[in-house]
Amino acid sequence: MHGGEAAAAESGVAPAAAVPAADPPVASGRFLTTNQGVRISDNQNTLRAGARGPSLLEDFAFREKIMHFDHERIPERAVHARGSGAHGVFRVYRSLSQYTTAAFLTDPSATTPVFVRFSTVNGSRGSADTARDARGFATKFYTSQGVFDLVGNNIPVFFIQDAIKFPDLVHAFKPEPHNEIPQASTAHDNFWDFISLTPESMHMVMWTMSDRAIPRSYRTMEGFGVHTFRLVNARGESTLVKWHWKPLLGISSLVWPEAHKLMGIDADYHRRDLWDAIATRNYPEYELALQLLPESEAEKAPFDVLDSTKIWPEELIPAQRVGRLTLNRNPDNFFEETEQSAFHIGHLVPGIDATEDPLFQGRLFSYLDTQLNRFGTPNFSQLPINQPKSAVNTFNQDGFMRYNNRPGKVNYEPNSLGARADEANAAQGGFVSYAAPVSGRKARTRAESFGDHYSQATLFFQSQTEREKKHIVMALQFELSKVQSAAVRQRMLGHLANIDTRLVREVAAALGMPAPSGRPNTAIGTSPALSEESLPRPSAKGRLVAILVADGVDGADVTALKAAVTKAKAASHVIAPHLGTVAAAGGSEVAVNATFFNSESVQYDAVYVPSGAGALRTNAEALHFVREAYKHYKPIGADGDGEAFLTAALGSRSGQPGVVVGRTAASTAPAFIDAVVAHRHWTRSGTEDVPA
Ligand code: HDE
Repeated sequence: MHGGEAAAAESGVAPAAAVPAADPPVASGRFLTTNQGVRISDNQNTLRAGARGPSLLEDFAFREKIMHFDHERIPERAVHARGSGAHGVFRVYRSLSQYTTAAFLTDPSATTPVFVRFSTVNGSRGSADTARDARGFATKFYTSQGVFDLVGNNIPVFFIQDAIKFPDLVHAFKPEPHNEIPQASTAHDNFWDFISLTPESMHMVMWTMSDRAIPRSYRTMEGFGVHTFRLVNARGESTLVKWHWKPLLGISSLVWPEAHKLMGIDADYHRRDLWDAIATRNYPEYELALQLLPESEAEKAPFDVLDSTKIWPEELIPAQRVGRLTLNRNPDNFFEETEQSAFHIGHLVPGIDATEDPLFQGRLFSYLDTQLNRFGTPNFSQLPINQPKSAVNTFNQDGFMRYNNRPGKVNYEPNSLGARADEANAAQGGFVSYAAPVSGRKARTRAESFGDHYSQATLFFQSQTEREKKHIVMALQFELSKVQSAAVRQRMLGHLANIDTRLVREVAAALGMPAPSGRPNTAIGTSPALSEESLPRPSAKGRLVAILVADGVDGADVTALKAAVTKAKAASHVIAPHLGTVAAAGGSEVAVNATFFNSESVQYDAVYVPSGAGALRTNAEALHFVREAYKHYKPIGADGDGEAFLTAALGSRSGQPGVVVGRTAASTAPAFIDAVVAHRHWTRSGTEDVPA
């Protein structure tokens, strides 16, 4: 509200001039009002006939308030309902004009605003963040040539090759229709029944059963455009492209028991992590990497570039890092920005075009259609989060909630009576579709080149480290053990036999079923870029360390450790038996962030027990905290009598990898921080028999 209006509102005198039309009717002024701007005298009691009498229909303030509340919800997204958003910027490192005319990819001096929405796919809007699932990674670029949406996932392939199968896939993985069980989980009959009858899904199944499907954070996962897109340059030449987002923090994941527990302890684990990182200016960053393939070479590739169940191995076609995305602003309002953001794979800008991938083609229809269901109007594009930041000039008009029809008499084209709205050709920045040659007979058919459903599943499995393979085996053991139908389990084993002999043997053993034999294409070899564990872990940045304390702790020791953690760009929380402060030895006080009754080790990346915290030796929660961190392969540090505490918690295991002890925090910190950088210490033994 402007100063004059505020003063007028205060005095109760109407302002001389009308309220400027541009001012949105958001909360402003001191007094609570109705939607019509009438001040409300009592927001606690309805208007009623007598103190104990019935409410009166006349109470327009009450009826308006309840009416508005009754209509607060819009339909959640059919898939990807659970999500979190952030604003940011994108900048390309060098001009890609050789490949594309898209301005945001050719001008290294341009900073393009973006909005990113991360999501899980399966669960409903209130489901837990850490479910085993693919993650959505949708980016809206507000470019100078209009909006470009890159609506990707954190897994580079998809379950199906043709969009016509999508409704069945989604029905199968969602909760079963008769009892709406289970929520946000694929561990049930319907999903595995569908999958066992859909061999093309085997590659993606390997990814969803791997640790990629339980990321540690949105900040530590990759993103992929999945389909092959086209980049088109000023000469009209097309280069095929696969889009990748590479997180600068490296890739890290949870372990399954941790993810499982977090679903109950902190359903908002990923949402909170993203929010806190941005709020504390630890901005999540990703590099855009492109795999580029000249259109003329597509035929020679050992896979069909139109098949979304296939990757292009990075060893074959390198992913070139071309730009950087920085997420630097939390939304002001979840509903207005995150919930109302509307992505569409057909939001393309000049220089970026679709391909004939049948999944891509189907998505081109689905996204606009689904927005009509969510918003009830085509005017969702007028919502601030969806508006382009470049000029919009259209004769589209009216419909529910339209507020910016073009002014004047003329609303059609061509016209001679009003302002002209010229169309633009390619030279003037108009979107021109790439003239891809198309021929063929109309038929419901699938290309033979889409036919190999197992080789890349084998490639993925063979490229994993021992530990990663074990996790895939365990995930399949878990999921399939929840399947009631023996026939479905048996059919799944038949597919696994075509992926890897050891995989099928170990899964079958846990199901108590014989392992069938198959014909895995072991000659496919490996692609090291597919193994999360083999990729570099750049720093301790963004990790959260728990420091366990009690009365009598050495305050200087705590200060030294916190300083070392901060220097490594990580964060720490002091955890004690109670909130407030603990009395440190020597009379100082140490402030407490969390307690053993309101937090657990699964919420932290590492744990440290400083000198003087020995009193925790008899605290069962503190002992459990450290044991569980040990079980999840996390770094553990201690100094002074903190070491005695470790021995009480872990016995002889305190000599194992990733457990660091020393005399003082200052001398122990360097090795402890190194252990935090490494994140999980997989070579640690004795994790199975830790009682946690
Ligand atoms: Fe989506 N998908 N999808 N999808 N998808 C939706 O659109 C659809 C696919 C992806 O944060 C819906 O606005 C079809 C692949 C993301 O708002 C819907 C097919 C990939 C998001 C839809 C696919 C995705 C969606 C539901 C098969 C990875 C969330 C709500 C042909 C490249 C975007 C909505 C956000 C959302 C349809 C397959 C990614 C129903 C028909 C492959 C990240 O339109």
